[in-house]
Amino acid sequence: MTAEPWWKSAVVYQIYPRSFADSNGDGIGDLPGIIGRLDYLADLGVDVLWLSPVYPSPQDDNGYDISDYQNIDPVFGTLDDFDRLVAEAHRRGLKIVMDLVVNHTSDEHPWFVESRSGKDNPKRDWYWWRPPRDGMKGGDPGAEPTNWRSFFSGSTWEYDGKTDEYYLHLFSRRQPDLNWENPEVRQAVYAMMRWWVDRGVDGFRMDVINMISKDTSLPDGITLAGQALGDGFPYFINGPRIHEFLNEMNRVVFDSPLLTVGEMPGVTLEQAVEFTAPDRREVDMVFQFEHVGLDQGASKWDIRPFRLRDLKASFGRWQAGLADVGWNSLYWNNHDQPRVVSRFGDDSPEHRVHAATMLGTVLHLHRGTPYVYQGEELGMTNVPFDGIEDFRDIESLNYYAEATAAGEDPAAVLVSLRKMGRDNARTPMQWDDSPNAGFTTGTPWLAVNPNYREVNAAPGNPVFDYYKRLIALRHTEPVVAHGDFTMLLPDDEKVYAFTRRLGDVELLVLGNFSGDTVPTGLEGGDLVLANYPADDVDPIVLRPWEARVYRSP
Ligand code: ISL
Ligand code: CA
Repeated sequence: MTAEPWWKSAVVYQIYPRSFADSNGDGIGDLPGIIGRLDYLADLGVDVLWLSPVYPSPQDDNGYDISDYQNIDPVFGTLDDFDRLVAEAHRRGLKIVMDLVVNHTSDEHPWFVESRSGKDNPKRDWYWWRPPRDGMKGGDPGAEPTNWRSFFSGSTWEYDGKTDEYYLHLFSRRQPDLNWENPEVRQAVYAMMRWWVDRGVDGFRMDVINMISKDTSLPDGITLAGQALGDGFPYFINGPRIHEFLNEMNRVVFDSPLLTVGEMPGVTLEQAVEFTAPDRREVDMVFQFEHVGLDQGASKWDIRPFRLRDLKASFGRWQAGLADVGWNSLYWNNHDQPRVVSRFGDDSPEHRVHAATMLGTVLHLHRGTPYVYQGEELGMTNVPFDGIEDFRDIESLNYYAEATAAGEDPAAVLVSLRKMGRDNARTPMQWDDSPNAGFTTGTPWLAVNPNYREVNAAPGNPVFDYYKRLIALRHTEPVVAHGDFTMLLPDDEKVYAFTRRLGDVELLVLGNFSGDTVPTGLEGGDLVLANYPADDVDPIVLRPWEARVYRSP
């Protein structure tokens, strides 16, 4: 048997640097702030830190719009700070994973500045430039080269009067898409990645990486009744050359055992098997989106009730599908998702701690590499945003403007934004109960969640103490990383139950997704982890939001 890759037994912690720790009082988190909290992260016991983008950026999408791939934004610090962060992290046994945003750049990146300067510019073809639709005048409604809707509202095409052409942007108009068909673009990206690897980074989280290959014939998408814009997904998700590009990147850039995880909206299980099969040399694992779409309808703002059976069916299918070939990533939260304890749990004072720890238990004990998003280990919750002026995220602001202009009730739009808006995850880290939760001595760029006096990282937070034990279990019990997975009770509407097995060792994992007391009929072995005191356990009944892990023999 060949040795298993290190990232199978690792836990990754995502840092959103803007909101993690501010060292200089400007209200924005920074690299020295992160360095100052490395002991906290080492104490939690995680193995890898993934940093959301810290590169120079106009910050139109909080750094996911990069204007220089080989530097650090002054708001976050300097390259010296970065080198110090890598060294200090490595000294504590923590690895560093960078966010790689190469589907698009900022419109202020020199590549794009050159590209837009004229049709004859050598970098013109580094982006997707197209003339207005046949017979139409550039800039007129409907003259866009395709009818695709952008992730951040409006068309995916921006008209540039200077050359009478449009450029493609799947996200904001300040995030033009790179043209991966052009080999010079690909080599430039690989060289940049190599530069970071040589600087000591341990891997990459690849932003919307399954969108880099597009159908070059750029067909229109299907439109729903009454809507002008259409769905371009079939033409830019998992496009014709996606596997070729990822394999090429892998062969050119990676010659040491790094961690690569591809963020892939719309990826199917069948595609994920191909992306993560080790012998294909593409990526180690993908972030899939099936489970975070279960409470959403046609769009993320169309909120549906969450049903536990759907979650089990989805996770169960991914566990089975990647059991032999490939590997799962496991996540509830990131900087784009609402807080899981508010979403699939219960954030009331009565149940929050049990719900947060139960959710962590169920997630981490699946087969795959778990990701903890900053504050998840504290039981941080969604935010009671008052009005639209409390939001900062471009996705939420654009959607609010578009929906209210189209006649939707502003109050109803706000209901969706409060539930699904990305700013729920982006409020500052709650370090203690001092003003601004100890995040900054200045004014935070986004207001702190008002519950910071109860929910924070001061010693004694029961969610934090539990996450430490949960993370430690992966490091002491090989079955957590390497065991196989069997779902139990797939139709139960309240209980999540499964086993993991490696050789003779079996874990039974039980989670109550409700505020009721529920019988499970299941027990077995020694209790190795539980989020209630173990003294008065009735083996076959779970209390509200209870989690238990049994080990046998
Ligand atoms: O936010 C979302 C969740 O519904 C998605 O539409 C999201 O935009 C998509 O998952 C891609 O996310 C990534 O790329 C975006 C950036 O805004 C996100 O923060 C990033 O995670 C563009 O770079
Ligand atoms: Ca700062």
